[in-house]
Amino acid sequence: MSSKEIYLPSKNKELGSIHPINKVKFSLEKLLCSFGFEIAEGPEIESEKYNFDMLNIPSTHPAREMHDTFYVNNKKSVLRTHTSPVQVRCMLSNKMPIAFISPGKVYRKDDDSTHLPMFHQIEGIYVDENVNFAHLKDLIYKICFSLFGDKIKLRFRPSFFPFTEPSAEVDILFGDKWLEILGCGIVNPKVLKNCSIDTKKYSGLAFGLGIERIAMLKYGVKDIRDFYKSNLDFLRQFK
Ligand code: 2NL
Repeated sequence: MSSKEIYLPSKNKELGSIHPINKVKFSLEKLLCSFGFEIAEGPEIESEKYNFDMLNIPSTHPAREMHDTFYVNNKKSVLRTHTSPVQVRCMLSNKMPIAFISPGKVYRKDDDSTHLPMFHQIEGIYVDENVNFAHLKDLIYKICFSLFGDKIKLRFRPSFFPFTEPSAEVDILFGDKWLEILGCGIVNPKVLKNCSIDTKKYSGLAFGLGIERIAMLKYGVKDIRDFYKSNLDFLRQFK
């Protein structure tokens, strides 16, 4: 074929569109970066130390069971079950104060209409002098207003995570139902100490949310598996 040959453009001019998971991810990144958070990434294959031990998740915790977590290399490593280990790495390799978010894929042995073995998470951490629960509440309200508008009703419900103390889950009122949208809390001083951070001087806030879950609530998607079927009729709705 000669290099001078000219071709007609393809008749199919339909443009693709941003995937709904990325739409939610990008809008959260934009908001949180505007508050001064930096984006951090890390490995999807993690050590048990960073995925569990550093976060005060004991070896007896159910999340560490073989039927909840994907172990690789004869139990030497795990597919990260959350993006928290990225933030542990941030705390270890930066001088305080710090503010990071860690978006990315995480892996758990879960599989039904609202759970998949791979999903996306965004976590955030802010460590500074005098960080308290009022800062956390303000930040969470801003995140939720930006996702669902400022007319929503929110509820902070006391909860437990090994890596935060106190901890809360946040529910949003949809019709007459409270639906959980994220988890958050004040960073457990044990976690700060594990990262050699002076707990007399510094405290931190942290939160974590599942992007698929937010996208399902925001766009009314009933089955999480719809996000990964590459069905164009589904995807075109998000143009
Ligand atoms: C949830 C809850 C959460 C965090 C994640 C975090 C990370 C570090 C230290 C302390 Cl390095 N906390 N992350 C804190 C509270 C909740 O996620 O339900 N996620 C889907």
